[in-house]
Amino acid sequence: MTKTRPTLGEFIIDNQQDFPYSTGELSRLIRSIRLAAKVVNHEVNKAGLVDITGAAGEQNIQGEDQQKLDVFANNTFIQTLTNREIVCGIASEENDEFITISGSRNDHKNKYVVLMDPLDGSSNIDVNVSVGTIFSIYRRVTPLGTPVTSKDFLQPGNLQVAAGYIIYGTSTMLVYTTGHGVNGFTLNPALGSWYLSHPDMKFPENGNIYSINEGNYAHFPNGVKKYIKYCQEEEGDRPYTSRYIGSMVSDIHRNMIKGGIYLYPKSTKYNKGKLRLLYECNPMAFIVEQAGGKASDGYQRIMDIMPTELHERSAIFCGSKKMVEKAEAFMKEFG
Ligand code: AHM
Ligand code: MG
Repeated sequence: MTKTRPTLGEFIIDNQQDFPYSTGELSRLIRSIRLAAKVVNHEVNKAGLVDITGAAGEQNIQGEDQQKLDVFANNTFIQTLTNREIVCGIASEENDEFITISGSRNDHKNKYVVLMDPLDGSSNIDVNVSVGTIFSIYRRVTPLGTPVTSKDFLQPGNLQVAAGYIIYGTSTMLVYTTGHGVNGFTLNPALGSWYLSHPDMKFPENGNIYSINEGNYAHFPNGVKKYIKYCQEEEGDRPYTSRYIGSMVSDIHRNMIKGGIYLYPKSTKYNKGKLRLLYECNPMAFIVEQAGGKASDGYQRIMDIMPTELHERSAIFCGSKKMVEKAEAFMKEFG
């Protein structure tokens, strides 16, 4: 494999024309993410060996325990992007406010902002289950040369210029899109190189896996309850298989390869949904759509939602197009 497949670096050079406004800045940004991902991967891989797992004793702004690796991943991505003077601002699940990056010349000259969840699914670390990093990239909308404002971050998903995830799994992969399809790269840890292992990834149009935390069943809206029952009925290609890791990146990655739907709906427990629109739902929605799948909140396209807050939440139904359409039909009928 390593002899015939291009590396991520080669792929970026070969596909330079796919990078919008191709000045090389976005390529450098992807390269910085690639570097930070390797550092985080190294740390995640040895989590079982050193005393690094466990709550850091802090809570993030949403009242959830932070794991030490969350903090490590957050710092690594922020430092890498800041030191390389690649972006003008960063928003992270782990930071209450967005970070302004002025650059060493204090000229606010970079044009991209990054929004990220540095280590999603981190409650899985202690039990050796896959976790991920999710990132979303926009062009700033305020003038170059001025500090970024919240306007630069509160953009709808349909304006993303790139998005991706890193999955720290049995293999570590970086999967991303710049709006020209989705490509997956697998890290060869011995060489430290990422190889194009999954070119032009596509969601099967239909599938037979449904992924949802059914423990919350009693709290779900009627449409979701009915859809779950539909998945379990014995008819045609049903019942479907239930698979839920509880790590969004892993659940969606598996469904993209095998065909399936991932749902995190609103519930009486989370009346707006649990997952965050800007750095969880939007980037995953961009990837899902670029792979031919569909991503909605049950009623409307995720990427058309106009955000009003940095840490706002949304319901998400995403995956194989036909499955998402079916789930939406249940929402429309039963609410
Ligand atoms: P996190 O950002 O606090 O890690 O939470 C996000 C994770 C997703 O990866 C996962 O799909 C979901 O939360 C699982 O939530 P639940 O345990 O409620 O099913
Ligand atoms: Mg998260």
